[in-house]
Amino acid sequence: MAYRGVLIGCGFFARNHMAAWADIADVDIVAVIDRDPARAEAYARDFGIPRWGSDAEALLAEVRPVFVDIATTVASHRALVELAARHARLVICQKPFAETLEDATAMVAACAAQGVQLAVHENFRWQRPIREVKALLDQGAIGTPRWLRLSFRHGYDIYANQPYLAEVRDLALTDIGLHLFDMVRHLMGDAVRLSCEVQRRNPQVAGFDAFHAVLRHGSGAVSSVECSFHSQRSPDPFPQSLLVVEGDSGTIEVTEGFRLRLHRPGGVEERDVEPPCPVWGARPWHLIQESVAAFQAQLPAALSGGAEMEPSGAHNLQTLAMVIAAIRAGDTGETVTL
Ligand code: NAD
Ligand code: 89Y
Repeated sequence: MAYRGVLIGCGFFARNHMAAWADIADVDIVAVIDRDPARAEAYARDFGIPRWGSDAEALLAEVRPVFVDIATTVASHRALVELAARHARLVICQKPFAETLEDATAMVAACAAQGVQLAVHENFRWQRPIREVKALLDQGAIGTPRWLRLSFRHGYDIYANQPYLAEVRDLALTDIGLHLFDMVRHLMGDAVRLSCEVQRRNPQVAGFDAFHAVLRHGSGAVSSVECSFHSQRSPDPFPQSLLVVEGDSGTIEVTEGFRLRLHRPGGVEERDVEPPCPVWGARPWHLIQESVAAFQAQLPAALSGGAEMEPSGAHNLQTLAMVIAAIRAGDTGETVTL
């Protein structure tokens, strides 16, 4: 029997969720919901879903899903997670998880009170290059990691698909910074303090569309995390995160064009870590689209008593705390202890 799921939020990005769910044999999306009924109807038609509507409470009660996948924008997350926690065994919430730690903590508590698993759709750590770097670190390929640089700089027009981004004050930190902080925690462990400089680079947008944060980790390692949405490069690297990690006995680099280089005393090994483009995908989004599939592929095991989906809502509280700390550091110039 397939796991019955409901998707809420039939907008730009959730088409990737729907296509990736369709590729998992154990999953059956039985209803799609959007506050705009025309959007829900379009999804039902395009993906062959039997039930659709705009009344989430009524539809969830009617179709009794095992899981709910929330792909709406951040302002709606708390109410929808709290609702879904009353109707399902597992809830997935897109990033940004919440705007405040109060909302995020309430969502984690609501799910815990019902014995419901809560995962945050943090797919960037599931990108193929990051999976490969994580495996090398876990194998001890470069010894203890001591320093990392993670860089996400491009000039791709993100506002064409996501016009709401042009109005967000802390744009780079809340749209991509949280992905980068999650990846850095995944690779280097938790941070204990950070400083951050923010910039407004593109005069056409309202918020800070660039930042540069420096983190100190509990292990003593240091990370430099940077992001800009107004960097002119040809070819444009969007949506790659470029990376260097130095350890005691080697260095790993991921450079443009998906090249992974492992530098060790004997020399350098190089390989291609470009993910395949899903049949439903399109470049340059294939890196993100394949990571959505990798993230969602965790669900059957999580529902059958295996490992919980990563990252969990509880884990994401610290990532959100880092974003909030970086916003404060950017505003005040302080170094913030986490
Ligand atoms: P969108 O505005 O295109 O779609 C959101 C949809 O949710 C809309 O159709 C809207 O009507 C619906 N909606 C909003 N509030 C609702 C509510 N209370 N009940 C039911 N429906 C509601 O937005 P998008 O660009 O698809 O982004 C959605 C989320 O996905 C954002 O949080 C964004 O940050 C995230 N996102 C994640 C990635 C990633 O790689 N993880 C990439 C792009 C976007
Ligand atoms: O919203 C963003 C995300 O999470 O990945 C890329 C993006 O769509 C635009 O910056």
